[in-house]
Amino acid sequence: MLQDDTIAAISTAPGVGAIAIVRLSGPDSFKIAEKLFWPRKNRQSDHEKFDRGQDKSATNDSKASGNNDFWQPVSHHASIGYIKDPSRDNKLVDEVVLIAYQAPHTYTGEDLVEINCHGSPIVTREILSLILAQGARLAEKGEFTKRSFLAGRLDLTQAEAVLDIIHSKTERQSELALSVLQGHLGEEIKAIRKRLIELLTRIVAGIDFPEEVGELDVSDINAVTEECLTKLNQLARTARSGRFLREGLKLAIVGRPNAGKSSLLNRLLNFERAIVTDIPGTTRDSIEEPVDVNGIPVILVDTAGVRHTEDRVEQIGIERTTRAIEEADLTCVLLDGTTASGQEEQVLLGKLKELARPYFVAINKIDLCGSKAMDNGNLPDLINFSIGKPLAISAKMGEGIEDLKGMIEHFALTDNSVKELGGSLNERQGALCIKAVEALERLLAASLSGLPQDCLASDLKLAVDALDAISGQVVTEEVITEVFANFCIGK
Ligand SMILES: Nc1nc2c(ncn2[C@@H]2O[C@H](COP(=O)(O)OP(=O)(O)O)[C@@H](O)[C@H]2O)c(=O)[nH]1
Ligand SMILES: [Mg+2]
Repeated sequence: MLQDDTIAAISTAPGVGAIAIVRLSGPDSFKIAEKLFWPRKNRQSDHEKFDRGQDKSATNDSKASGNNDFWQPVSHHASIGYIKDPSRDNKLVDEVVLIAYQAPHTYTGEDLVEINCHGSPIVTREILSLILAQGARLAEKGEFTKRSFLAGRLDLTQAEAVLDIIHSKTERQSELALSVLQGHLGEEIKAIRKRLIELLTRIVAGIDFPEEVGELDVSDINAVTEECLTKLNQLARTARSGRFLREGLKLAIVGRPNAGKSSLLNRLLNFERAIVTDIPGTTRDSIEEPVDVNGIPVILVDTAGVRHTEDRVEQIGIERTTRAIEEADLTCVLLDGTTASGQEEQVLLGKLKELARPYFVAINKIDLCGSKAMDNGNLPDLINFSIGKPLAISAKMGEGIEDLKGMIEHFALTDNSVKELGGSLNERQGALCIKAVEALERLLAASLSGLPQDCLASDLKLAVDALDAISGQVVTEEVITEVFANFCIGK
């Protein structure tokens, strides 16, 4: 679907830069560029023209007659030249490099022009206003990418990946978003959709032509449904990773005072952010710090610790730690390897079980106690409910820290699903994926309870519709508007 108007925007970030790009897309892009752009033939003659002021009349005539023999757009070619203001006697505005892209092999699928000018906000704004004066309209947020989607150049998962690349905070994030842009996630969804359509066609054929085709074997229906359910469940789980990658994963470090929580925070940050002393209770309030852990944006939360005094565990410490665990996506329970676990850890275990939040156990100070440290994790339940094996670390010396980072990464990337699938779903896609899962679960239950096959078709159709909405094959205007509203202008 091609649009009939021409849009323009400054595509580079606001502010001063070496160069900036002003972009035009739509049917009049070349016509507008022709009016404003004067290619440089060669430096010598150009200088002469300007010095003598001779170019004005000559070029004016040719532009006015619409017979511009100075610039002929050649697709995917860059031309060096000048932007001039036709309303002010062709006053020179900037020296630029202009690239013309002819439809359909362009980002938007339309005729597209990119003007690389000098990166002054004055220059870019002036060029943009000249373009707008020639009849282009200021692009809305994400409108270039939206046009690409509407022209069928990108599916909706790819268009959303463009947004993720722009906003990525770590290398891992941009890598995964790039993989989605290349269509890996879309292919995965297409493959599941294909299986479901085959099944639907076969069921419908059996209903419409019972004599010729006959009913499909129930075990075949169940097998395909289960196969698709496994894949969709794996995809749906990646939505959680998508959130971690986009918004960050909050990791609370909890444990008794002096376990080494602040030392661990400092070690992960690579600088002395939190005060470390051997006086228990040094960290009073929770400290939050963002850090890149193997490409995962992690927000570390160092807590005051759960303290045991005068035969009781301090209530304030418990309350603060409980809040930190509740607010965190993952908790690291830090044990002091040099002392046996006690009431503090019992209280922590109780809280973790009650809150049912994911956590792992790390036993610290192995530089002091070596392999004996593991014996100190003498709370079997604490280990049993954790997401992985306990880790032996030394926050002070750095031992085991790579394992600890690996544990966080593994959790954030939903085991290995994100790597296997080449990306993660975003919130919108995740909700649709769950819709497809629910439809297939209903179908499977109906099939297992022996319902006739015509009852299965409607849920199958619902699952296909949900997948189509993920890739954008069937979406409402409202969804499209919402997706692109998150973009910036010029993309
Ligand atoms: N030997 C050794 N000492 C450590 C280690 N981690 C922390 N410490 C020491 O334990 C004490 C308490 O550390 P801190 O990080 O303040 O513990 P927090 O109260 O849990 O925040 C300090 O004296 C640290 O130097 C470690 O891995 N090895
Ligand atoms: Mg501390």
